[in-house]
Amino acid sequence: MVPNGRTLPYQVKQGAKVFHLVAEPIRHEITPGLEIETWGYNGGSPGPLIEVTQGDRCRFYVTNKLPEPTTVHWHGVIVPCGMDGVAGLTQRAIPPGKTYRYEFVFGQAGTFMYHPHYDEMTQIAFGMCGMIVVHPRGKDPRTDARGRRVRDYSLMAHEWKIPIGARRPDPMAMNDFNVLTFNSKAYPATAPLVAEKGELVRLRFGNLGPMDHHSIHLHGAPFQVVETDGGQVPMSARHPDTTVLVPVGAVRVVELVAEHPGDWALHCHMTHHVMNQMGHDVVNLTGANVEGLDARIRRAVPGYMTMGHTGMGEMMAMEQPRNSVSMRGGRGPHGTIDMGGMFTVLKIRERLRPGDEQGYFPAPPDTIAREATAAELAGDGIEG
Ligand SMILES: [Cu+2]
Repeated sequence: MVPNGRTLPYQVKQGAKVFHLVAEPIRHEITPGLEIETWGYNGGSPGPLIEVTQGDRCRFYVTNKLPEPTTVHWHGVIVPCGMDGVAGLTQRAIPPGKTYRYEFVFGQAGTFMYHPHYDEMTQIAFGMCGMIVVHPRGKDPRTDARGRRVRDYSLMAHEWKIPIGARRPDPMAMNDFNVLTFNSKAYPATAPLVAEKGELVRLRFGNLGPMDHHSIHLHGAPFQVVETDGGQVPMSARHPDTTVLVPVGAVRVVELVAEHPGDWALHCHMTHHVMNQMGHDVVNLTGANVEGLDARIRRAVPGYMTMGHTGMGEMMAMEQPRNSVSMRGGRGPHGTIDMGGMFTVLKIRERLRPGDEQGYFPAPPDTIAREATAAELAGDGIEG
């Protein structure tokens, strides 16, 4: 499953799976209110998931509809050297308007990625990247060794610098990325993940953002890293964790058993990576005394109000310019979810019912945090 994404179709011709990848300019909606003009594959970013089985012979036709050359590199896949897609080193770059042909056998099972190896700075920053899943041959990918149903999700992390109001990501950026995405969507546009109690959840994280590693954290269920783009992690090296670092140019596959029903946040733990289009050139006013200042400024600027002196939470509700997104995420069942960007929700249910993707966990009322009563405070000797 590719949340917010799709899988690359193929046809079988003379024993080979034949695919067609098209590198081209695209329009892409990151979240409602923020549309960009960028480059991708087959009309979108990330490119469609390439899903095959170990041992498959595959032929990829790559058509270049970009205004500059490109190539495709099959990141982590061991291919004949001439198929490795490094412009200049292993092949001529594909000129604009031309279609090149790659053909090889997927010898390893696992999780890999694809991206250009020509003008990487621009093409990768523009969102040209995709995931590859090679299922082991002879095993049903829908169940695990113990017969549990598998929920298999592939999530590509990316980061963008999109100046407020602009439609074109800035490929020159080296830091201050202000839009963080899973599968090129920022929360609240990221599709939630679902699982039923007792199922195995496999999360395949790839990171082909330009510069930053991501510290991906899951609430409600510890997991183990079972695989990287280099292969399976040996059993002796596996350990429980709740956060996994996914470096640039890496794949980390984690598995967990869905146990505790609930709506569990899944997000990058770098706090600036769960905000949408934040401006960082803001004075830190937390704790400042602005008494009297506002009244004086209001004489010149009617309606002026200093923001930020009680923290940044209130700034999330400010009005915003066209084609930009507020820093905050979206509405939840208990008010505003103030995270955006690289954030989604894993919804674990006792039994999944149609529509559970949209709904929220019906927590029993006596299990929800709430304001303490005076009697409770007095009874436990707490000064409220
Ligand atoms: Cu991050």
